[in-house]
Amino acid sequence: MQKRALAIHDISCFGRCSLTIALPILSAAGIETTVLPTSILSTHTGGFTGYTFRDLTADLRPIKDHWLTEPGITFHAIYSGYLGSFEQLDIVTEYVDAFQKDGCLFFCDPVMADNGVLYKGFTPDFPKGMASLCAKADLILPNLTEATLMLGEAYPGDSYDQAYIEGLLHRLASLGPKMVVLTGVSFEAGKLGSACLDTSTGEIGYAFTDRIHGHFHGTGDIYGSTLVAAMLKGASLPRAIQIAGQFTYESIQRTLRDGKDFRFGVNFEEGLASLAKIVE
Ligand code: PXL
Repeated sequence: MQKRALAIHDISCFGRCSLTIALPILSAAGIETTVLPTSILSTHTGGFTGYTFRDLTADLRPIKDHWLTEPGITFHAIYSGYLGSFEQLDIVTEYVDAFQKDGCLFFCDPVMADNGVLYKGFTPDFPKGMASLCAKADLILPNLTEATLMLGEAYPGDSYDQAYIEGLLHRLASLGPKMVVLTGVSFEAGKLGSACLDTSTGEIGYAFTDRIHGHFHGTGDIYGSTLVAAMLKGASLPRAIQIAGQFTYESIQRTLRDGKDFRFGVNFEEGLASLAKIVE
């Protein structure tokens, strides 16, 4: 049976990220996708200056209230990403409370930071609010920076080992989510990947690809959208992190081949056809 997902992200009009990634990836995987745009920006905030920002907070509760008048509007998954304010965290909580039933999975990507620093526009107390939203999730997928910020711990940079990562997975699980995926994990110079923990089994998994040096905008959203798609198509958690890592890696490779400005996002479109058979 076809699954239906609700993707809650901003629309950055130029510079592939958030909703302009989640919608095509989930759709290509055969998942009916409902969108809830939280704001509209002329570009994303990473590397551009002077961008416009239209906050759509005032529309979000009325949209939910309208949907609730239609009993057929239900979801197999809610996937939230970039959220711009404490009020939007509260509103997503209300969506989860209204729709997270009958097996609907809540995937929460706490998009707010990378490389040890918060993205522009976020205040230092935001990670605490995001941690409360993550407590309600079935699966969270922070990078190392977001993970340590939510736990109030120091960012380790590149100096950590496997015992540290596994401890971090367990501390993140103690926030409340059933599954944890940690991105941006590297134990050897030439490899980069992710780690996962399923609290129902205690199983920990890893998936790595060759590391491609550089910062590629939107790759967190490519990874997250592909992971959600794979899980909804029935992949196990360890298999889903492998599929998401590989699709992200291939998108970066195509971008390097194309030689485009990295702020514009990565070339995932030419890989979309492969997502039709994301899980065989
Ligand atoms: O890719 C994450 C993201 C999403 N949305 C906006 C962003 C960013 C990262 O910078 O600026 C508006």
